[in-house]
Amino acid sequence: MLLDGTIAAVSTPKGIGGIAVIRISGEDTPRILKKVFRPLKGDVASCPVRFAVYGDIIDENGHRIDSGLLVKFAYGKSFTGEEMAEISCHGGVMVTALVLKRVLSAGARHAEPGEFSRRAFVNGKQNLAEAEAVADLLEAKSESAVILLSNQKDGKLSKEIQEIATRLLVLTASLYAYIDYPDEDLQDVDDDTLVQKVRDEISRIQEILSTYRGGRAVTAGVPAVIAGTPNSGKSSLFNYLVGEEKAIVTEVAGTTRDLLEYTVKVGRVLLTLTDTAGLHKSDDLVEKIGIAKAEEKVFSSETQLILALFDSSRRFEKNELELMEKLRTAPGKVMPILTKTDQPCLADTEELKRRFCSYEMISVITGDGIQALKNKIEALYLSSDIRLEDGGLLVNARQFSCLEKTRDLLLDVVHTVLSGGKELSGILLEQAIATLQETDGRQVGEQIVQNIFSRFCVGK
Ligand SMILES: Nc1nc2c(ncn2[C@@H]2O[C@H](COP(=O)(O)OP(=O)(O)OP(=O)(O)O)[C@@H](O)[C@H]2O)c(=O)[nH]1
Ligand SMILES: [Mg+2]
Repeated sequence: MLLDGTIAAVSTPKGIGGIAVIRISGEDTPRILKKVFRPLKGDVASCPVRFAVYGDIIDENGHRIDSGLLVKFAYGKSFTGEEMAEISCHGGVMVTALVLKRVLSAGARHAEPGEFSRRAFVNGKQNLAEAEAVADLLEAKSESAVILLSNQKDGKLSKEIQEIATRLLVLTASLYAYIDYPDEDLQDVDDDTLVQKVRDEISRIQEILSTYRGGRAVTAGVPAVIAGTPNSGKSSLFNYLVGEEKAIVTEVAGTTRDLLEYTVKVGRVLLTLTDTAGLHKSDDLVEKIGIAKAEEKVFSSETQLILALFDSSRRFEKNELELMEKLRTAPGKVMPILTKTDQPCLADTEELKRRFCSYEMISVITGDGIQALKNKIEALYLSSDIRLEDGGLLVNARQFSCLEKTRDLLLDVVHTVLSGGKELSGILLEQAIATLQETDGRQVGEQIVQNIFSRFCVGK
């Protein structure tokens, strides 16, 4: 990605809106503004920063294209850290395009996707984790996701990661100080203490890693599927959870054929839920294709949760028993659910219990059991005492993998020390710290050096 030149782009969404905002960033910003913006009073150069100034956006000949507001931001004190400006104009498609075109003709280059954020990162205005949290926030699909993501920036998690990094730095510093200055009166870190301290950090990292499941459930959603024999009430539950009559429901067995997917909110987590055709042996050509698709989805390794529906108003037949058996091989978590509990129960519930230990009971007619089902699903991913406001859940795949690598490097440290290679542990620890700090994009080499000298008055 190019990072030089002055860039401009429309920062509001495409389409017609009340206003549109055009952002400009780079050292040529003042020169460009002088050409394109004429304040109602005075000149652009004397407009104060961080104040909205009303005026005209003008073409090469000084003719008005539109009128709007200009906000200037000073070098070092803007989002990107560069000289910046935002022009708000009328939000028509054509007006916005003309204003942007004018800014480009006055000397700016069209920004590449993410280039403003990239510049903010390069100029130290935001770290990687913050940039990623903003990117995720823009894609948030629920209120809970917004709360979690907007609290990531200064959240519990980044604090915890920094605390781990600091403790590891101190540990490394003490190791090096002893090795590098053996004549000084410094305490060696004995093997047991070293191993114990590293193990403590491993378990803390492991705890953070374990929050990823919940973090993903809140932000990206859990891939889930509703499975069952024909007429077991799959589409009815699907519609109930979606809150709309999305799927066709009839008393005819074999109504649903296509896979129908929708994102539904279950408490604070999201499910990307798929309704499927009833599983059984069919001779109907179209239904057979639907069943094949359903089976593929239910037994896919991507599917994490299977809501397996069994009709309580009928006796279990071969179909149901075969399905129960087959579900044992599904990679996803199977949650058995007895449906239509408003009807007299004819199903052998003991059979269900015998095979799955427990099951949920629901009726979409009375709504009985649905809240309990939702609570149970939510609890699979998020315990009730977790506060999303704390920002304490890992949501980002890159950060997850950095933490996993850190944990593995720390495990290497433990193995190395236990097999008598303590001299090598410093290097491994450094690698672990560098990897840990990659989670928010910090560099480490210089930091270790500084740390050694700021914490130890070596030789003096
Ligand atoms: N009494 C009662 N009837 C229900 C309930 N849930 C579904 N039904 C009825 O059961 C029949 C089948 O419901 P569907 O939701 O279409 O079942 P399905 O599993 O999607 O069926 P297929 O798509 O054919 O596999 C319909 O007549 C529904 O009205 C319930 O909780 N109570
Ligand atoms: Mg159906």
